Amino acid sequence: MSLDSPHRRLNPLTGEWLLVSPHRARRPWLGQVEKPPSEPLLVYDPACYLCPGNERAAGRRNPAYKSTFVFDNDYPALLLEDIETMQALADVVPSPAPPSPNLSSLFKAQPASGLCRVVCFSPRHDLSLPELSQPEVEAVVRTWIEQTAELGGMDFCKYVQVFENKGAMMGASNPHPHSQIWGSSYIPTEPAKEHSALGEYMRREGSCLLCDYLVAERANGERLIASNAHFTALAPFWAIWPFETLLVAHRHAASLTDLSVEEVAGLADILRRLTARYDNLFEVSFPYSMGFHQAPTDSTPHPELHLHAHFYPPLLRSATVRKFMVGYEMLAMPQRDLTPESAAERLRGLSDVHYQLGG
Ligand code: H2U
Ligand code: ZN
Repeated sequence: MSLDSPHRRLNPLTGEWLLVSPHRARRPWLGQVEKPPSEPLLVYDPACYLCPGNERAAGRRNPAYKSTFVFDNDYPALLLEDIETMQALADVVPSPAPPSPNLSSLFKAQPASGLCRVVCFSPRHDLSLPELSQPEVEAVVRTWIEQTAELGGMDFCKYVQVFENKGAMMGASNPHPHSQIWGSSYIPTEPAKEHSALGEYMRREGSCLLCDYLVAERANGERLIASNAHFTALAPFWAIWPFETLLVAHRHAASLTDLSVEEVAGLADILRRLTARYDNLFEVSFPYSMGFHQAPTDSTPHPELHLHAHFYPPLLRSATVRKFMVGYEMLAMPQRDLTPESAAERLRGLSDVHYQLGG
């Protein structure tokens, strides 16, 4: 089979297939790198609810913070009280009148509780990850680690999801650099799919899926983008988004909380260099959703887990032309034209010094 013809690729982390149509990427394209007109961001924005000293939408005031700043989300998706929810959910399932079928499998609901926090990366309103200094990004990583430990240590918490939505295109509510952390009483769907695939692989092969995958990719090289002594960023063989990347820890560490001081520095370094390449691609602050996948905090051992992060950026051809997951993607399966190999080659060829900082 030639990877130049339409073909399907399997994502071994989720068991889901993707359609790749490389011949379509050869379509002539006359567009140039369009940049949307944008006002430079202020260093401090008096109207921003995340800037130091400002009042948030819900009336609470931020302290005059100097590094990272964490607060409980004023509009959390999960709440810690779940007793009333449990009672309300018990009423969702209609009781069947005999001899009706048992409908409980069609109206399944479970209580969900949790805690949602927001992490501001820096007091600076105008700087995102690739523009922050190495010590500043290390402080962000350490904050994610502390929060993972704190939320993960709470009785209710089975999983801690660290994620960042960046850019209006991804629904981020504010350009002030920030991420979110949700601790939940359940393991969410995406990590749960991965955990079962990683567990299944370990039972079958006696090794870790991501350790094996990383060795294969580092030997092959065509999908690699950037690396240092502790982390590698690559375009996964099964990437769906045009410039999707996977950031994998070299050591078989299960969680952010397992990282050594050197690995924290390595993670900060790779985050800065990967996101600088992203911004350099179309000379724009590159939008994405990213997040870490790590071991559940359910007090059971997880030898199959291997810390990694996914970056899902929507841009395709320029600062404004994006990939939409519609049509065939919604009704059938994800599809892409640009191959992950070509995307990796483009990103690999760029400087990892941010264009605003003289790259
Ligand atoms: P996003 O940009 O990823 O949406 O994250 C911002 C979060 O900040 C969002 O979840 C919260 C929103 O609920 N928020 C507050 O907690 N307080 C505010 O004053 C505004 C926004
Ligand atoms: Zn701000």
